[in-house]
Amino acid sequence: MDNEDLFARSQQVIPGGVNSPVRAFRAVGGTPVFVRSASGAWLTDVEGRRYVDYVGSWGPMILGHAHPAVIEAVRAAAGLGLSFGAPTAGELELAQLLCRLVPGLEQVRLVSSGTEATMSAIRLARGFTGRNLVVKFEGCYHGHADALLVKAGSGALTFGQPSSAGVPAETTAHTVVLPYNDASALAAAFERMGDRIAAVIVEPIAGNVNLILPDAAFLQALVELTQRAGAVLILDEVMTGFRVGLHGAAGLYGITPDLVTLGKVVGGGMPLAAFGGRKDIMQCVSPLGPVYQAGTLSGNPVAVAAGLATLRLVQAAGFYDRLGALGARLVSGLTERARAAGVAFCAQSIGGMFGLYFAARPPASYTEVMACDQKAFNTFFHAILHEGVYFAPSAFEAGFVSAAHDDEALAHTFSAAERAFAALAS
Ligand code: KE4
Repeated sequence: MDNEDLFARSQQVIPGGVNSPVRAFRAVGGTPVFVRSASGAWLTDVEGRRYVDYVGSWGPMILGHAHPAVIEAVRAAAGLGLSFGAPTAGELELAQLLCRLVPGLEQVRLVSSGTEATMSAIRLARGFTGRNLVVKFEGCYHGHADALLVKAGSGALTFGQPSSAGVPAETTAHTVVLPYNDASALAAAFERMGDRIAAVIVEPIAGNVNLILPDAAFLQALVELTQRAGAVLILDEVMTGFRVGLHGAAGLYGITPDLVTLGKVVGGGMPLAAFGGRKDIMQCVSPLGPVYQAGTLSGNPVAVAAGLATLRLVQAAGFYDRLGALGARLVSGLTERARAAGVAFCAQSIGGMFGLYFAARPPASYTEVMACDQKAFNTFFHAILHEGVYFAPSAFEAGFVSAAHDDEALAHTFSAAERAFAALAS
């Protein structure tokens, strides 16, 4: 069956034909690519078409697809049994490794998705502080837990309203949504209700609204204002953890959060995420303390094996220097070809993640991202997909390179980009 057939049939039995909305191509239009297999930097769809992949399963595939060492680790673990619901030595090894590499991580709990990690971290921050209010930022995505499916209220400091059906207003009434990179709005919120704020949760680099880099003043305000008010600073590094550096964005910017959430790369492509941080806070988690959190497949041995195999390899000397150089090479090559075609385009990268913008300069806020030319992105997306390059099917997502993106993959990307930008310019 081809992509069209599979999509038509999938929509009969799966909402939208997909198991996660962004995969449905609704933002860009057209029929999603159904993947048959992937290896290194390349995807192969059910029609046998090959694509250089810059989605990387939305971040996990930092080594490239089907890395032999990761596949072998999964195979070996699977042969010993898939799940026990009992502690294993692998979970201890992974927990110790994470505590060694992730700033602020004194204790950690493994879960199965980023959503579980952030949901649990927020419950924990509320249980630890005895407060209810949570601050998040417009454009940041932390998974689909009810309290986080919230959009900015009418005024900057009003409480959020649900951004999804099925979420009671009472649930989001305790969530405040502020503008990203706006230190003064954050200060005003703390001025007004700091003693009621349990936590601030933030993507230290915003990767769910295309890519927005943090202002230094914003980062400083996050640390100082939470410390002063006794609120918990939760860095959501589900995307940036082990993506922008071995010590994540926290390491890059010299921040020590109170809690941190991890996902994607830590599972190497298998369902594994984590939350953790200060020991005095983590001691509140069941069975030690009153904050309940649990999971049948938490710390799953096969997922742990994939995560350990991946994290062993990203620690290789120079791994992130090479990955960062790859990202920089990609964005400069694309920018060059856009300029040659006379297309208004810019791009930026940080470590192994990047943003592409049909705009004059990289956006520094949610509003500026929304002002980028989405129509141009959608045209470019399909034109380059047709040439065998697979970017995220949305103008509001970051992209990812892997260690497997070699000269061949980049050369293919740049020649495809020449034709895609020319199509845009015509
Ligand atoms: P998951 O529940 O999807 O594993 O993680 C949620 C999450 C939490 N925090 C951050 C910073 C995230 O980026 C995510 C998930 N990211 C999206 C990509 N934009 C996952 C893709 C999808 O929803 O299919």
